[in-house]
Amino acid sequence: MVEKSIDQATLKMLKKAQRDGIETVWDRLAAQEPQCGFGQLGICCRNCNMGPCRIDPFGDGPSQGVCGAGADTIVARNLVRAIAAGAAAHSDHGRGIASTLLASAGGDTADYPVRDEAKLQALAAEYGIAVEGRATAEIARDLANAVLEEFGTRKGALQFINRAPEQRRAVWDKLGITPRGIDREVVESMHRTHMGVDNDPVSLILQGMRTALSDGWGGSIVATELSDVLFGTPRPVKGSSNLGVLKEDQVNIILHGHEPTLSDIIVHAARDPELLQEARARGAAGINVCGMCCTGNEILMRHGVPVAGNFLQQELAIVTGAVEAMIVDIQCVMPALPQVAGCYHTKIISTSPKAKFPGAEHIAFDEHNAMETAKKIVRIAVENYSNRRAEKVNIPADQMEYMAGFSVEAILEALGGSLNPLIDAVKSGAVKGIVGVVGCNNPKYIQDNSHLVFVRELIKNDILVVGTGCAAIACAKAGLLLPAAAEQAGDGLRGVCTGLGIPPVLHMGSCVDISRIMTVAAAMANALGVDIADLPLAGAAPEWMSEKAVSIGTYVVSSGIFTILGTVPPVLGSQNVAELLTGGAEKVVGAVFAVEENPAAAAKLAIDHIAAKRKALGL
Ligand code: CUV
Ligand code: SF4
Repeated sequence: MVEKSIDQATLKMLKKAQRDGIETVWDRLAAQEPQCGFGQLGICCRNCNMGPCRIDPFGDGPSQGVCGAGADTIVARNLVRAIAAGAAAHSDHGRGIASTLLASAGGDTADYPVRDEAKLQALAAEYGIAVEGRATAEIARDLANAVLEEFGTRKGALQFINRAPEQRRAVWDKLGITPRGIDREVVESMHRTHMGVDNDPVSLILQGMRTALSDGWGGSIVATELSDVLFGTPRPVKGSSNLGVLKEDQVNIILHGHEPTLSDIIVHAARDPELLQEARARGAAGINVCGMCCTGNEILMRHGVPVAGNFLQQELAIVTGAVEAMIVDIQCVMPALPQVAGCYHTKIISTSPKAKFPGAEHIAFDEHNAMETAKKIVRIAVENYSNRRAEKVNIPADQMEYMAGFSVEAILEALGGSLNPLIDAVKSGAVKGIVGVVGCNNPKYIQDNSHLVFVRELIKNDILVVGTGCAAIACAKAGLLLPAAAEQAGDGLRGVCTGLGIPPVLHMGSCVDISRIMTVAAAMANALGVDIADLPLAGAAPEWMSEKAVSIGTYVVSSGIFTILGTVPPVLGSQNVAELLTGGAEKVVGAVFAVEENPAAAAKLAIDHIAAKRKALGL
């Protein structure tokens, strides 16, 4: 058996899955192998019905599709479509939060009061909305409307791009890639990649960048900032992680997906005395709500809710036999879950009208009767406790404490009110630079291995790591989110972390919260009077798999930050496109992608890049 994970809980549950006759993502990957070589290179096209077409990579077959599109066009078009899908996912999530804020302001839902008024006022000011002497609901309504308007705006550019330094905005303007409206960029990308529209790979990739920027400086910021308004801005909080957080004697509920609109209210519903009473009547000691993937990140950041694991553990959580209900909304939810659940007593409950799963129970969740629906869902889980079969239960003991909740506001607070202490540490070289480590797991690579090898190498070299998504959960499970992990850091970083009482890896939230990282990067650049591209920063997605990650990587590079991908993107079928992304882009946006599957070698790339940027800044 090829090594599948370095996470002991995962390995234990994989053995149990095998005993129980359960197929997991790793088995299905094996069944797909060898995977399609054309697909891997990005040179197949199904964009019209004269196809499907594929380009022969060895030059002895066709070099053009039926319409005449060559490898460059096909690879670029496929890439832009992936970016559009990823940007759409993040941004539609952002729209959902904005709609909830609007409903809250209109008094249509009592379940979502504004929890952070100061943030509401700050955002209103950013949008030029009057706050003086006005009621919270009025400000919230104006802000929600202004934000919703940005999805199809006609005013020319998104508001939040103004957070980026002037030099960066000038780069975007010059290239014509300043994002106009969020929906508009996604639609234009779909239009341009339709058969017979934009066939120039450079022009296509510039549109891909503009679309990605509408995610990073648009949809994702909206999701983050308005979630903070509605659910509270995260502050440092402690909790535990990995499958060991499931409790043998309690009703276990796992929240999986992305939108805090659902997960946050379920956390509250599960504290209802009546439901707790009912759980006890069925012999359970309590109701244990845990998170998974990014929705897990949302609630661990705000409530310290335990996180049961990252992407590749979603099936394995069910394999413990101890999960009464897995409640899902959108994104990164494997269609295989109902099948796995079928072998245990677990109920899969889908809640979003946008995401239905054959074999799951669907309980439509809408913000207008949120608490009522949440209680109904929790009750189903409680009742299902009676169906649990003790002989099928095996919860691995593995769990690890974490400290999370590092919003921009929390970082500023830890630093005593301004970024200056951090900037001084970077100037002095105590902290050499900052690297954002984000993204998923991918069964083609040993689970969590690339994340952890990469991160450990960076902190050893005095590079502060900020993380989100499943990468941050990998760090949580390995103990890297604890202040004590500073022991593993180099002298400089260790000194800074110990002085501030913070871990060397700061958990900044879910995937949309990469916008928090961009906000910090922009603020640092502004404080130094330079472009983001001048800073000693890098980004990495060591185990990425989703289209959202493609959009993220593209907006991070387009914002001027060197980005390392640990899994190979399907672009190698076009030498020109691959060269543009890994070389030519430097002259265009001041940053490039690198692809490096070996995490130690990837860390070296980041360390060298940061050293070069420091030198150029005269540090
Ligand atoms: Ni949104 S996108 S697997 S949950 S990080 Fe996790 Fe994060 Fe990738 Fe999905
Ligand atoms: Fe083939 Fe061109 Fe149609 Fe794509 S758009 S399927 S390359 S004919």
